[in-house]
Amino acid sequence: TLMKPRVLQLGRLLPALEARLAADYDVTLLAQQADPRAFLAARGREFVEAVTSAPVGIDAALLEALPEVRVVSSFGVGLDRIDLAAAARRGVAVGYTPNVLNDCVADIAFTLLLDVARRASEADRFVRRGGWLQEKFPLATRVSGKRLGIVGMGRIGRTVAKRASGFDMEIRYHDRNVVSDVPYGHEASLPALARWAEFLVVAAAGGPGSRGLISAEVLQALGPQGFLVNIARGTLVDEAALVRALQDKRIAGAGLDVFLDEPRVPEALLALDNVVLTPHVASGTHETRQAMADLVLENLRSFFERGEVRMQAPVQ
Ligand code: 8YV
Repeated sequence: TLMKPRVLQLGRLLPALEARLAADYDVTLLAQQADPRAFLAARGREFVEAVTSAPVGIDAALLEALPEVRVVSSFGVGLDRIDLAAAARRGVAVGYTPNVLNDCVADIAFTLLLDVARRASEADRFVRRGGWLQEKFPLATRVSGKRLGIVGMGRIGRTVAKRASGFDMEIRYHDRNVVSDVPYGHEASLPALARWAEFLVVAAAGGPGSRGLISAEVLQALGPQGFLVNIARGTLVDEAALVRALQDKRIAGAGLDVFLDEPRVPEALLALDNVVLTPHVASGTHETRQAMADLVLENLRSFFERGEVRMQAPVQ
């Protein structure tokens, strides 16, 4: 019988994915080793594959500790924690899971947008604490027909735009590149987009060069009637500036699925009624996580059968 290829799994994955991995490969879980550093030093060269996830990633030092690894398969679309340049230098293939999560991530963008504008979570808290028996709930902000600015017109940005058109929203976007195959207006300047927009949804990739893109200046431009929604990466937003803007009511509210230092959320946000907070769950449906798991396995299988993963991460 053939020996199963040796796979190093860097962090925990869905139980169903772990079971399917273990059926086809000889899997070792790095996160389970008492001393991961010592383990890597002693046995790092035994592995030909590494499986990771978007939040865990794989950096240059870890790649170096795995000199025989030829393929990395990541659960997620985000590549900000994967050192793509280091992988490319070594000729390591990097598989990831784009497209299959576009719909669910865009759905959460709209969940957060509608929730914060219409004060749905706040209203729920109000009913639960018996507030309705004492007073009227305050009015909220209309969503339909409003101006939506999208930061990052990639796969997810476009899917957000599709949903927004169902709400008769006017759409413009900011992106490093002018995207030729969408009918929406491009704003070359992010503050200009924020000034125009009543809702600003962040759907850009994280990683080098994108840190703090949503700066104090951008938030100031969004203004006291403007709402921010972030379903991309916490690193894209100047979180301290966001907290201050929310506290001082210099923006109207925010819906956030991602944060700078997950799972830690700034204490100050917990006290505010004009924010809706979710724990990085935009892709977290049974259907989408299953599709992502399928693609993680497919990327590995394809690498062994054809020498390339099915969805190769672009080399930046
Ligand atoms: C995570 C994500 O992969 O795809 C991404 O980039 O951030 C998420 O889908 C997911 O939370 C699994 O950890």
